[in-house]
Amino acid sequence: MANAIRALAMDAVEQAKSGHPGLPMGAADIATVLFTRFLKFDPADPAWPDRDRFVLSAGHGSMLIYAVLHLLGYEKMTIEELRRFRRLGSITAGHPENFLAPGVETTTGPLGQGLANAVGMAIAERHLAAEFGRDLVDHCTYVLASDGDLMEGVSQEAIALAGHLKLNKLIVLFDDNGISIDGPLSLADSVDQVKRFEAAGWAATRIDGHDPDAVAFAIEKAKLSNRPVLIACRTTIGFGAPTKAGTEKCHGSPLGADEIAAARKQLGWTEAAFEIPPDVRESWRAAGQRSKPARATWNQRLNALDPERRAEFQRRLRGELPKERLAAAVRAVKEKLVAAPKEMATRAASEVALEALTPALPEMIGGSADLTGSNNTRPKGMAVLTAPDYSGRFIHYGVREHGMAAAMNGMALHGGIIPYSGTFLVFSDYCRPAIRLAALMGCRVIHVMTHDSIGLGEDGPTHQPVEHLASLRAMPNLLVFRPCDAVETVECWQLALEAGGQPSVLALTRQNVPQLRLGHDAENRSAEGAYEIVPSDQNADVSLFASGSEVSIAVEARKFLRERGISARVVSVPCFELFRALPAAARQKVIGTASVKVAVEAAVRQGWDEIIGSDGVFVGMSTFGASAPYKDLYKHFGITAEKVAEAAMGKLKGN
Ligand SMILES: Cc1ncc(C[n+]2csc(CCOP(=O)(O)OP(=O)(O)O)c2C)c(N)n1
Repeated sequence: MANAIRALAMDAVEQAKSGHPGLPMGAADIATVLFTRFLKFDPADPAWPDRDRFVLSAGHGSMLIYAVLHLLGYEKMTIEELRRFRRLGSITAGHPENFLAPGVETTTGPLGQGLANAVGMAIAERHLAAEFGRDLVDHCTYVLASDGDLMEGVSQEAIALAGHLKLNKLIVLFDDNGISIDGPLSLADSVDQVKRFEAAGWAATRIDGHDPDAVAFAIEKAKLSNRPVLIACRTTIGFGAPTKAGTEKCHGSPLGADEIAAARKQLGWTEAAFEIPPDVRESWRAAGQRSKPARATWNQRLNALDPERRAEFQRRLRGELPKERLAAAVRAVKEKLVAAPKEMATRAASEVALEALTPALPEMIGGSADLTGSNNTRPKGMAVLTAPDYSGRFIHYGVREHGMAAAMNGMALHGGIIPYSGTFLVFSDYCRPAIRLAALMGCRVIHVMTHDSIGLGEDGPTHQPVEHLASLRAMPNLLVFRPCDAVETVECWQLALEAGGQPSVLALTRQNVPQLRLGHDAENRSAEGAYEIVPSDQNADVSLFASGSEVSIAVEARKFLRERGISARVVSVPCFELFRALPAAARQKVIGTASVKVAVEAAVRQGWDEIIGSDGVFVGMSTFGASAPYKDLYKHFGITAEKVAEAAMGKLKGN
C-alpha cells in the first residue's frame, strides 16, 4: 500500500517535470499506517467537524497527500488530477492548497507554518471540547513535519506553546531523514530534536519510520499521552530509488525514466504509470471507509442534542455570525459613545468594543503576544485559556508573534472560532508569513495592532511603524483598518468580523484622539473604506484625506484654511481595500473635484497616490521616527495642522 504512494509520487512528478518525490517516497510507510489504521475521517464528508486533522507541514511533499486522498477515495482527487499535478486549473497545486482540494486542511509550503497551524487546530479542539463536550468534539491533530519545518524559528514558538498548554492530542510525526536541499543535515544542523521537544514539555520518541509496527505502536502510545507527542521517524528520503535514495538528489526534482524503472523493480511494483493493482486499491478504499460508523454515531449524538444547542454548534462550525446579536452590540456601543463623546486612544476604544462584542460572539477567542495591557485585547471578565481549563477565551501567547499568527490561522481553519490577538503594529513583520497565508487561504483572523505610528512616542524608532501600513496594504485579500476615533473603531471591528473570507489588521493608536463622529449613524460609515467626515462650506478648494490619528489633524487644518478663506473638506480613509472595492463612480465622488488634494498619514506615502494622484501633496513620514514625547515628534516631523494647511496653500498658489 505504501508503494502505491511511492509510485504515484514518482509518476506525477515525472509527468509534471517538476515536484518533490523524495518526501512522499520516504514517508509513505508512516502515512500508510496513519491513514489506514488511525486517522478518523470520511472521504464522503471531508468537512465532518469531528474528523482528525492531518497537516502536511512539509508542503513540498504535496504528492504524498494527493496520492493518499486519491487512494482513500476522496471524490475530487481523481487520477486525472494526479496526472495534472502542478498544471493550471488542477486541484493538485505545487504545494497543497486547502481551498482547492477537499481533505487538505491547510495550505503549506512555507516551512514551519503547518506545524504552527496545527497547534492552533489543537487549541481549537480542546476549547470546543470544553465548551460543547467530548461527545461532539474529540479528535486528534496529526502533523507530518520535515527537517526544514523543525529548523524554522516559528517551530520553536509553536512547540513551546503546545508544550505549555499540554496539547496532548497533538501528535507530530517527524520525517527524520537527515537530508535537506543542500545535502546532509549535518551541514547546518546538529540539534537533538527529541531532547528539544522534551525540553518544551513534550513526550518524544525515536523509531524506524519504515517499520509499520513501530509506527503503529508509537502512535498508539502517543494517543495515551498527557502531553503533545513527537515521534521522530528515521526514514530514507526517496526510499526505493536505487541510486538517489538517501541523497538530496531526490528531494526536489523528477527521478528520470531510468531511475523510476529501476525503482519499480526494486519495490516490486510492476504496474504502468498511474496504475494501481486492484487489490491494493481495494485495501486503500476499505481504509477510507473505516470511520463511517464513527461518523454515523457522531451524527446521532448531534441529532439527539437539544435543538438550540445543536443549532448553536452548527452555526459556529459554519462560521456564521449571530447577526442580530452583533448588530445590537455595535449599536449599543455607538450609542454609548455618541451620548458621552470622549477623547480616547483607539486601542482603548477597541477594548470598549470588545466588551460588547465578545459576550455577543462566544466564538471570539482573544489573545496577545505578551502585550495584553498595551493592546487592550482582554476585556474585563474574559477568562484565560489554560492547560487545566481550556474553556477560557483569552490566550497568553507569550512573546511569540509568529507562532501566534500561525496558530490563529489553525484555529480559524479548524472552525468554530474567530481568533483575534494583539501585538504592536511594528511587529506585524514578525507575523507577516502567517498573515500572508491567512490572506491566501481566506482565514477570518483579526490582528489588533496597536502603537500604530510615531504617536507611540518615547519607545522610539525601533517601535514606530513607518512602512508597515503600506506593506500590509500591498498584500492581496488583507483588510487593513486604521480608524480615526472610537466610533470608527467599533465600525471597523464590525467590518472585520463580517469579512468572512478575509483576515484583518486593526491599526490602533496608543495616544488619545478626539471623537470626531458625534451624531449617531445607524449605518456603518466605514464600510465604504473612505467617506467625507467633514464637508466643506462651499465648493471645496482643497480635499484633505487622512487615516487614524491624522484625521483630527486634517480637521484642524481645515479650520486653519477656513480662517484664511479657503474651503476644504476632510475625508477619513479607514480602509483602502474597501474603498478600492467601490465602483469607480462612487470612488470618484469621495475623491471629489477640489483642485488640491492632500493626504496626511504618519507613515510613508506609498499607496496614497491612488487617492491623491501623483501630483497630490503628502504630509507624513519619509524616514524612521525618533524617541521623544509624541507631540514633539509630530512637530519635529511636520505632521501638524499648520503644516498641512501650509502645504495645501502652497499647492493652491502653485496652481
Ligand atoms: C520558509 C521556507 N524556506 C525555504 C523553503 C524552500 N525549501 C523547500 S523544502 C526545503 C528543505 C528541504 O529539507 P527537508 O525539510 O528536510 O525536506 P526533505 O528534503 O526531507 O523533503 C527548503 C529549504 C520553503 N519551502 N519554506
